[in-house]
Parts: sequence; C-alpha cells; structure tokens
Amino acid sequence: MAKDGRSVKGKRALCTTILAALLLLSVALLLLLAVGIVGVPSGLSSGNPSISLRLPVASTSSITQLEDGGPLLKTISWQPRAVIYHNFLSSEECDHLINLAKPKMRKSTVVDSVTGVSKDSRVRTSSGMFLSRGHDSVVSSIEKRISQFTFIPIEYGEGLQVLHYEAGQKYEPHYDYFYDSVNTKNGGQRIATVLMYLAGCRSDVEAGGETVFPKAQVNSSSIPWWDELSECAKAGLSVRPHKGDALLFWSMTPNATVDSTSLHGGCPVIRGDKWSATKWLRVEKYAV
Ligand SMILES: O=C(O)CCC(=O)C(=O)O
Repeated sequence: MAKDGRSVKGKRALCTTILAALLLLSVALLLLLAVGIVGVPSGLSSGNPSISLRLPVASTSSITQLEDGGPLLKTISWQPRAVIYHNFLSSEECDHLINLAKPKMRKSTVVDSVTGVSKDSRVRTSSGMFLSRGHDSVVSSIEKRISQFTFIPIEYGEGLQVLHYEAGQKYEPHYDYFYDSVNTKNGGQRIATVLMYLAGCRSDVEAGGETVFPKAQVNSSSIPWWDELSECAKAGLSVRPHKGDALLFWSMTPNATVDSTSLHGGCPVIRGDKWSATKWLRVEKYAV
C-alpha cells in the first residue's frame, strides 16, 4: 500500500514538473514573440515583388507598430534595389539632427562629373551641411544602426549630410555614383545610399518633396496614394518623406557595376519644409 501511495505521489510530482516546464516554455515563447526575436511567417504570395520583414526600431525597448499595423521594412523595388525602413529614427533623433545642422546650413552644391569639383547648380536648390562621422553619441548610434541595416561597416560611410528644402526647392534626378576619378580616390565608388527623412509629409511637408526614381522598373501607378502625389513624383517610383523613415537604395548591382536605374531626385516641396539626412556608403574604407 505504502509503496503504491509513494508511486502515485511520484507520478503526480512528475506531472506537476512537466506542466510547470510547459508553462515556462509557453511564457518564454510569448516573450520572444513580443520582442520580435521570433516571428510568425506572414504568408508571402509568390506574385508579390515586395517582401516585408519585422525588425526592431530605433532606441526604444519595445517595437512600435505603425498606425496601420503595416510592416516596418518594405522592399519597394528590385531595379534599383530599394527598401523603406519605417520608424528607423526616433522623433528625438530627427529633431537632434535638425538642431545640430540648423546653424550651419549652406547652399547645396553638386559634383562636376568631369573635374569632380563641387559647384553651385540650379539642379540642386536645397541647403545642406555635413556632420562628421561619430560627431556625437546620437550620430554614432545612428551610424551603427545604418551599418547593421546595410551590412556595410561604419568606416565605409561618409559623414551624414543634412539637407533642408523650403517650398519650391528640389534636387533634380541624378546618380549618387561618380563618373570622375577624383571623388573615388578616397573610399572608391559609392555603393549605396541611406536617405532618412527628419521632417516630412503629413507633418511638415504638406505636399511634394517626394524622392522619385524615374527609371525604376516598377508599375507605380497602381499604388493607393497615387492621386496624392505631386506631378513630379508621378514620373516614376516615389517615396513620400515621412519623419523617421529611412530609404536604402543601391547604386551598384550585385555584379559590382553601377546601376543606371538608381537615378533619383528630390521633387520640389510644394508647401511646408522638408529635412533629410543622407548617408553615402562606399565600396572601401572612407578616410575622414
Ligand atoms: O531629398 C531627396 O529626396 C533626395 C536627396 C538626394 O538625392 C541625395 O541626397 O542624393
């Protein structure tokens, strides 16, 4: 009898231990799902060219969902390769970059394609300034995030360029890669660009200011917000400037030649102000 009693007790203890272990495992799995380390596949349809992933957002401990619950990372084109990372920067980081740049803004220049020398131009009417790499702890943390996003080491990046466009200001379509040998001496060719919107549409830019890719191989006229785009933006695939979002696009194809579909420009701001920050990435270390 006593032996049977012990074995019943033993079985109960074993069951309790198993149940407790299962409960702990479920809680751990729920925690991992909550912080985004583990994800549930979202059912990509084979005909859909855009791929969405869920990544942690800037400097906050929890994942901020978009109001519409949309994905944080969205591939918008394969030619050129381009992806939008929503909420890449926090609102405080955007404001910090603007405040750092504001007192030092100068009329933007363009690079002469033959001599490689910077010159004033009507194709680029914004104002801008450069923040040196690792300028302060906020800039360093953004540069580290860019490196993790692009898989390109921090040392391959130029300083951050902060740009300001007032109503009517624009940057006509151009390539970020160089044709001259002067500008590729330090760091080699530009391979990719990360364009971050610090103040953008729906808040500061009420209309216009989109980044447009006139040669993108995408049928963009089917997008739901087509009617809200400026005429300039309808000339190709366009990205509306939304505060905190980052746009990554590649100026070189996987076979290491320049990608002519990466032609892009900043459409004229129609109302309001647009602020952005550009990080150009090179194929080699860029000495500063
Ligand atoms: O401001 C934009 O939307 C475009 C900026 C740009 O083309 C650049 O910085 O190379």
